[in-house]
Amino acid sequence: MVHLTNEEKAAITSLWEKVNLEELGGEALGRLLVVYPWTQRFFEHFGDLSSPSAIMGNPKVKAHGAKVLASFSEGLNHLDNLKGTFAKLSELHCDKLHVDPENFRLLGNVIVIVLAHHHGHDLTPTVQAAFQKVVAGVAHALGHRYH
Ligand code: HEG
Repeated sequence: MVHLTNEEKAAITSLWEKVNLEELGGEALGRLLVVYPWTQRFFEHFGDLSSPSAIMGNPKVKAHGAKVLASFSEGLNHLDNLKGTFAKLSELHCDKLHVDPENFRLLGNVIVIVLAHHHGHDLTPTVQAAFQKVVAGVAHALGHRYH
């Protein structure tokens, strides 16, 4: 459950409408794998992850990043029920994939950094504060099976 004021919701919606979800997803997942290399262990079956350029150009990384961001984006439509929205995915990541929930927070922060890179002008401190609440809420919901 993430509480945003109507102004915060409007600001996030107007920023989100400008985002290319596929591009943002691929870049965010790629950067996660480059910056926090231990996250690569979950994606060894994706092929060449041997250098930053190999990772950023890897089509499976791009495709999976797009899938993850599409799912994250769904969360924006369900801010009052993130737990329910991500219940099944929490089971998958926690019970089956054994992803350490810290990694959800790391990905959230990388998403914010990529947003700042591409939409810095729109990511005012106020909008960033609102958006950080969203990424924290999604990370919390995804890790819910652990606590
Ligand atoms: Mg996860 C699969 C969403 C963070 C590792 N992730 C998936 C899938 C979705 C998803 C929608 C596909 C599920 C399916 O096929 O049924 N992931 C998702 C979100 C977030 C996230 C919304 C955070 C915002 N995932 C995440 C992180 C890691 C990770 C941080 C690891 C560092 N996800 C992961 C792996 C798979 C998925 C290993 C399976 C990939 C595959 O082999 O196809």
